[in-house]
Amino acid sequence: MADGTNAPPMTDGFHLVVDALQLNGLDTIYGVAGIPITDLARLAQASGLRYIGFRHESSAGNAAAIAGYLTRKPGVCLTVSAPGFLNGMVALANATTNGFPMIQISGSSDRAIVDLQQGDYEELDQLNAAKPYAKAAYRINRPEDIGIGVARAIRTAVSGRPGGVYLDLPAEVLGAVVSAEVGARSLVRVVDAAPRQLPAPETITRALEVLEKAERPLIILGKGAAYAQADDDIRAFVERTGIPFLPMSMAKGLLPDDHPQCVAAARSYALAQADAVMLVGARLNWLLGHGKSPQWSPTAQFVQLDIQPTEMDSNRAIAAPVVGDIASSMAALLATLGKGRIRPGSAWLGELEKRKAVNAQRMAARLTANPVPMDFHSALAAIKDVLCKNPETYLVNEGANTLDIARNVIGMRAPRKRLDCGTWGVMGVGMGYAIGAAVTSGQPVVAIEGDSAFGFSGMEIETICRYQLPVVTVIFNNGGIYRGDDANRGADADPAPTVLMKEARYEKLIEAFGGKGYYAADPQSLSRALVEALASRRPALINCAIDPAAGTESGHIGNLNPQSALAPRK
Ligand code: ADP
Ligand code: TPW
Ligand code: MG
Repeated sequence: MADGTNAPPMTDGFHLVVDALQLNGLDTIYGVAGIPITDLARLAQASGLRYIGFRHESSAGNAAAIAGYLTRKPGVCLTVSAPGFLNGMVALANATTNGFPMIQISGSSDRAIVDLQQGDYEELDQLNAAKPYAKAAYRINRPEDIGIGVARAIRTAVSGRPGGVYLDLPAEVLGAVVSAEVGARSLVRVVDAAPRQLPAPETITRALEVLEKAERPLIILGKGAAYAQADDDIRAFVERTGIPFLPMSMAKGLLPDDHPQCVAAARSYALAQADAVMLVGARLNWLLGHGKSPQWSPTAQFVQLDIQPTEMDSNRAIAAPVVGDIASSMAALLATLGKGRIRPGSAWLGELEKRKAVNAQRMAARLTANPVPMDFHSALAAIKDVLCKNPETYLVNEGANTLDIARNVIGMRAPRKRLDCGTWGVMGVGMGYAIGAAVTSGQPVVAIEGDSAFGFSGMEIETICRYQLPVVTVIFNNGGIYRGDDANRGADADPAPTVLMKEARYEKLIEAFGGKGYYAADPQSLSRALVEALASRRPALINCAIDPAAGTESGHIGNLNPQSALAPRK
C-alpha cells in the first residue's frame, strides 16, 4: 500500500457524523457555522441533509427543540466551541425542562490544552459545563466511536421522558481519518429508539376505581399528552367517560377548545372543586399551583399518567400512579373501562356549564369593546377570526400579557399547533420555534409576540426571509415589558426598567430583508394585514400598536413577584 495504488478508501470524522445522522433518519440541522464545524455543515448540505443557518445559537437550539417536539425525532443543533456552545445551552436546558427531544452537537477545542487551561482558541470544558443543563452529556473521543455516540445521543433524547442531549465533538475527532470500512462498520442504526412502556395492569384498575368513586372528576391534559400523539384514544377516553377536561397551554387543541367537555373557561372553579383529578402528561409544578390548596381541594384524589416514575408524589400524594407511555396507558384504560361505571355528577357538570357561560359572556364583551387605542383583547379578537379560517396554521406565542391573553382568547382546534414559553415561561423562543415549525411542517406560522419577547430572537427574521419561510410575526407593541407607561422613580431622565420604545417601527426591520411589513393601529387593519400576509405564504411582520396602559405587571402571574419589604408598592 506504500505506493498508494492499493490504499484502502478512507473516511473521516466529518463524514461519519453525517453518515450516522442520515442512517438514523435525522434530516435537518439547525446551527451557526464556524471553527471547527463549518465543513460539517457544508458536508451535511452536500450530502442531502437540510442545513438551516441562524443568527444566534439559542434560536437554532429552540428550532431544533420544537422540531423534536413536533416530530418525535431529536432535533439537531450544531454549534461552535465555547461561546457558540454556551449560546446553545439555554435552548438545550429549556428543551430538557420541557421534555423536548434534542441533540446539541458542538465542536470543541484541543482537550489536552483545555484540560490544562493553557488558553486554546475558544477554550472551555464544555462536557462538564453541559452536564447540569442536559438530560445527558457525552463526548466522542475517537472517530470509530461516532456511530455509537450518535446512537446513544438519539436514544437518550427520545426514550423515557424526552430531553436535551449534549454531544461533544473535539475538532481532532472531526478531522481524524479512518478506513472507510472500519468507519462503515462502526455506524449504528438505532432500533426502536423510544420503545412502548406498558403500564402494570393493576395500576389501570386502580386508576379507574378512583375515577368511578368520584362525583366531581376532572382530566388535565398536558404537553406530554400532546407529545405522545395518542390523540384518538385520549379523545375516546374523555368522551366515553364524560369527564370534563382542561388543557394546559401546549395541550390546547388535543381536543378542540370548543369541545362541550372543555372547561378552560371555568378553570379556577374546576381545580378547586374537583374531587378526583386525572393528570395526563402534565406535571404538578408551579403552573398547577403544585397541586396544593388554595387552588386545589386538599382531599382531591389524583390519578397521574406519566412515563417518568419519579414524577409521582413529587408535589402531593398520587392515589393512582400509572407509569407508562401515554399511548399504551390510554389504550389500557380504554380496554378496561366498563360501560357507564364512571359518571360525573350532574350537579358538577351543571355548575361548570353555568360558570363557563358567565365567563364566556364576560370574554365576549371584552372582545367586542373595541377601545381606542387598541388593547390586547380587540387585537386578539381580530387574529382569532382569521386563524379560525386557517386551521392548518401553527401559533407561536410569547410575552406576558401577550401570552396570557392570547392563550385564553385564541381557541385551538388541532393538536400540537400551539407552541409557547412552556414550563419556564422563557422569553426568546419565538423566532426559533416559528422557524422549526415552518421547516418541519411546511405550513404557515403566526407568531404572536410581545414587543419585549420579540427582541430576544428578533434578528432571526433575516433567517425567515433568507429561507423564505411562511412566517407572519405579529408584534404586540405596548412599548414595554408588561406595560409601556411606567415612570422612572429616580432623578435622571432614563426610561423606567420596563419601558421600551413605544414608537418603534418594527415593520421596517423585515423590509430591510425583503419581507413585507405592516402597521396596524385598529382591529380592521390588523385583520386585513394578517389575511393578506397568510395568503402570500411569504415572510411578513405586523407591528400592532397596543395601548401602553392596557397590560398588567407580569400578566397573569403578578402574584409571583416578591414584594419589597422596605418600599410600599406603587
Ligand atoms: P404541561 O406544562 O403541559 O403541564 P409538563 O411539561 O409539565 O406539561 O408535563 C409533561 C409530562 O409528560 C412530563 O412529566 C413527561 O414526563 C410526560 N411525558 C412526556 N412524554 C410522555 C409520553 N410519551 N408518555 C407519558 N408521559 C410523557
Ligand atoms: C429569558 C422575564 C417575563 S415576560 C417578559 C420578560 C422580560 C416580557 C414581557 O413583555 P412583552 O409582553 O413581551 O412585551 P407584554 O404583552 O406583557 O408587554 N428573560 C427571559 N425570560 C423571561 N421570562 C424574562 C426575562 C420576562
Ligand atoms: Mg410589551
